[in-house]
Amino acid sequence: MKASSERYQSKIVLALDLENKDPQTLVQKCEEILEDVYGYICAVKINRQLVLALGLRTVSEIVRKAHERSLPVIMDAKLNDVGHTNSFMMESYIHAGFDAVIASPITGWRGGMDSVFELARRNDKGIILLVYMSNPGAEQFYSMMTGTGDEQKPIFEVFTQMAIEWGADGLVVGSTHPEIIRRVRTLLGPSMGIYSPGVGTQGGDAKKALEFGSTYLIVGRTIYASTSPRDTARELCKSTK
Ligand code: 3DU
Repeated sequence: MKASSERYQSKIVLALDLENKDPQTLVQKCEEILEDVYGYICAVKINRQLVLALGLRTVSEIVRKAHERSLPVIMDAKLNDVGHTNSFMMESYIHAGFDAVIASPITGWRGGMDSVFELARRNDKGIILLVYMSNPGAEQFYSMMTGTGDEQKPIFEVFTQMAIEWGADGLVVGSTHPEIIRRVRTLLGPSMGIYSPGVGTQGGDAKKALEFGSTYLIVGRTIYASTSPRDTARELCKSTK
């Protein structure tokens, strides 16, 4: 991610959440948008909605197209099941060519995240842990206090500590919660990447997120649903260098 971000002078991860009832049209649209914003993004993020619409085999072709442009591709799987099915899913995503997978630490380590990290390490892939969602209701659980007495802390802080302990490669914290980004950055130190979705359409401010400690901005609709995705990506890229 660092190399790609430097190469393209961009902090933008394109969320490729396009929809179309016709699979062929959908693939075409995905490839068109990649071509269109090429040069202004540093990575691509694919969601389960695209895998459901196209199947993993076709999605792997899109992954290949991104790789041809030297763009890393993240699978936003939000993995959160027990070990053996997590492993099946992880193996499938690795086989499809993804460079990193987003997982949810809520399963805990044993019989949950352990196999995910093990597979990632063995195959030289990244794990990005979901620490704080961008939606307005995220506070309900991600800020919930855990522990007793002096040990009390919000659960997102526990997730952040786990990310360090488990050796995660990055964290997801919504851009709509800049104060949480600041707190996570303080706990993390400077080295680990914070990926922040929710820029633009969801109300998050790109510059503020970066100022408060985000490393990368995950952006979907603000770019691909704009009248000129290329111009929008260029502007966003330039204004957040
Ligand atoms: O709002 P956008 O169109 O920029 O899309 C944001 C993307 O980031 C989308 O793929 C969504 O699944 C993902 N995401 C969040 O929006 C919020 C999170 O907390 C985690 C992931």
